[in-house]
Amino acid sequence: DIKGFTFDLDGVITDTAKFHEQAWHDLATELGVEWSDTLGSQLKGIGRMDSLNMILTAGGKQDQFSDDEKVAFATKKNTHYVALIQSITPDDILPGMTAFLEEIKAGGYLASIASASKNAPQILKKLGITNYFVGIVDPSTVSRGKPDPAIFVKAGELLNLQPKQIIGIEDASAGVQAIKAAGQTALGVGAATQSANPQLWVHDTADISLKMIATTLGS
Ligand code: B16
Ligand code: MG
Repeated sequence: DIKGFTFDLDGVITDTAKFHEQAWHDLATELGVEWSDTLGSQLKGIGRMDSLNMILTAGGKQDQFSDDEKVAFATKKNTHYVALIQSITPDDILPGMTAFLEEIKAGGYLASIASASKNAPQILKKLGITNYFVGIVDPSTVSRGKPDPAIFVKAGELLNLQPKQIIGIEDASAGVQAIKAAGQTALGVGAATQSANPQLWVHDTADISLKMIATTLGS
């Protein structure tokens, strides 16, 4: 029986991707790397240093900077990003997600956050939904990013449940792969997750409900 949920943040609970994209775009431009929508979409769900390395590689500049310089670039992007997310309010919760969080709380299910973002606690606070979660995985304690299962394994441990009792919710293909590798049931949101074959799939966050899950899992 399902007793808990592990949630990705960006793309599942709120759309911070637009802020990440703007901050990376501006840094890339400053470094002389030409921006493209393809590059922007490749960065979704990818951790901070890995994202920077992808941008530098796209511009053929991966060997031009020291590790200290790279850390400084990533810090600059994050300072800009943190300034942008100050405008987040509870109105920025994606469609249906407040209702779903209420539904699982009322049903006695547990929830935790498996986000690659070091800014996740701040974002949940801005959205006013911190209290729905028993815990947030600190991504700096996870050495390998999604599709490695580690972050979802840790999010499951925060729930104190067995993988089989947990549904993980993700909007990225790498995230769905991570959930499945952690032994949890994957609920994919949106077209990008279809290639990873999640056990449950919805077009949009508005389609997520306990009823839809029970109907699809046949329980
Ligand atoms: P930060 P998720 C990910 O969040 C974002 O999708 C990705 O674009 C970002 O680079 C990553 O978090 C790290 O975020 O720079 O704030 O630590 O989808 O895993 O919730
Ligand atoms: Mg995501």
